[in-house]
Amino acid sequence: MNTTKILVVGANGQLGSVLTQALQTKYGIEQVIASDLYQKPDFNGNFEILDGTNFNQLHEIVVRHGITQIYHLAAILSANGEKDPLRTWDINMKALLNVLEVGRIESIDKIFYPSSIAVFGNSAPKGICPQETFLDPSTVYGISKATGENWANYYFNRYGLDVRSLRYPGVIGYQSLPGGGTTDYAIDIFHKAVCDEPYTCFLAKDTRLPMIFMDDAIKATLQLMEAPKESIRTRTSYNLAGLSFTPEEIAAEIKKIIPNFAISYEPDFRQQIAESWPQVIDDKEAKAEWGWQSNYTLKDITETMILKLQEQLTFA
Ligand code: AKB
Repeated sequence: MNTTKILVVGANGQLGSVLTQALQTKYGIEQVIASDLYQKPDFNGNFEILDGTNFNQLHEIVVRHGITQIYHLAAILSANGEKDPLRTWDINMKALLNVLEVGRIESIDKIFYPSSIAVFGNSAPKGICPQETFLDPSTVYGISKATGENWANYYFNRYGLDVRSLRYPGVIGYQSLPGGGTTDYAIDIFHKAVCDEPYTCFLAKDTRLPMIFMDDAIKATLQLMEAPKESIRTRTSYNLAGLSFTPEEIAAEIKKIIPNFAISYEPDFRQQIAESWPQVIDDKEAKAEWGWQSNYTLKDITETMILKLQEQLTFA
């Protein structure tokens, strides 16, 4: 009998929506409860309206469904977070602490908590950033993620709660839209390219950032959550790498398929955030401890994004 019952908090988001489908495929549609502030009309499966900052609402859903695992994906990202720093802190921290507390009280088997490359700031090496380094995040989102990593570690050490976490780079996928991050340009650019429209990039052309293709991000998440408990030696959050590129490099790759694609650059406040992040991530601990390996190159990502978005336009 399948006893795993999963709650996804933040199931409407860029990663949450795709991860929910992957979990439904893996565990069966009845074993997954998606939740968010509202239900999307085309959602297929079990859904609960949930504000993660409401402890009682979260607790009631977990008890009623007999939840054994929580994937907590709700957060305000780096760029949007800067518009109202105190609200961002409140939402990001409150929701996480509610999940950890409900996890402790209800003896939840496993919790997934996404962290981000935004935990790194100007004191971390820009070239190749190791797992262990100084964390001085430049955004309130990054501060909340770095603090969240420490809470995850605390709940594991103090209560034995099996919290697992990844420091995601920018995630690129065709299935969903990005939600207010600094790496969003790497998705927006494809939406413009397939519509034969020019793209104005909000980062400078030579801004190199760590990125990962959605399929790789999902694969890493499921692999981490399935790994034997003893092999998870990092209880803050694992560095995770896919690839690194600049806006100029991705534009050149797009032009190989859509030769008329035009790009211009008008860096805004997000440039400063991007410059505070490392350019390349060293994820050797994830590789050694639970066998992580990324699959997608910039060429693969570009070809897949253009093909899938063109299909969506044709069938829209
Ligand atoms: C963002 O840009 O804020 C996110 C992230 C790197 O965590 N995509």
